[in-house]
Amino acid sequence: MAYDDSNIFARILRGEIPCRKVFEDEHVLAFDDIRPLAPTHVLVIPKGHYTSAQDFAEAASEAEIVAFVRAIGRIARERGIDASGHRLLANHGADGRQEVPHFHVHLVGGRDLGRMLP
Ligand code: DGP
Repeated sequence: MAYDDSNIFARILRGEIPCRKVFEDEHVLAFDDIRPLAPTHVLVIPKGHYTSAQDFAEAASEAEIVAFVRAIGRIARERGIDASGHRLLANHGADGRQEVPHFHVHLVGGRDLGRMLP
C-alpha cells in the first residue's frame, strides 16, 4: 500500500503536531497514545515510511528493525512493565481497524489487561 505522508504520525515525525515523547533514536520514535487504555500506553513507530508490519519487514534495513525491537524492550523495562507483563499490538488495514496508516506498535501495560484488545 502506498504511504500517505499526510497521516498524523508523519506529521508528528515532522514536528507539525506535538507528542509526549518517551524515546527517540536515529530510527525510532515512541510517544504516549492520546487515548490511553492503561497506565502505560506507548506507540512505537519507525521513522521510516512504512504502512504495515509487512512493509516494515520487507523494506526496512536490519538496523531499523533491530532498533525498533530493542526500543520496545527498553521502554517496557523503563516503565516497569517487563516483569509484570504487557501487550504488544499492531493494527493493520480495515479489518484491523488501523486508524493511522504509519506502522506502529502499541505497548500497553500497568494493569491486568484481561482479554481486551487495544
Ligand atoms: P491504530 O491505527 O488503530 O493502531 O490506532 C492509532 C492510535 O493512535 C490510537 O490509539 C490513537 C492514537 N492517536 C491518534 N491520533 C494521535 C495523536 O495526534 N497523538 C497521539 N499521541 N496519539 C494519537
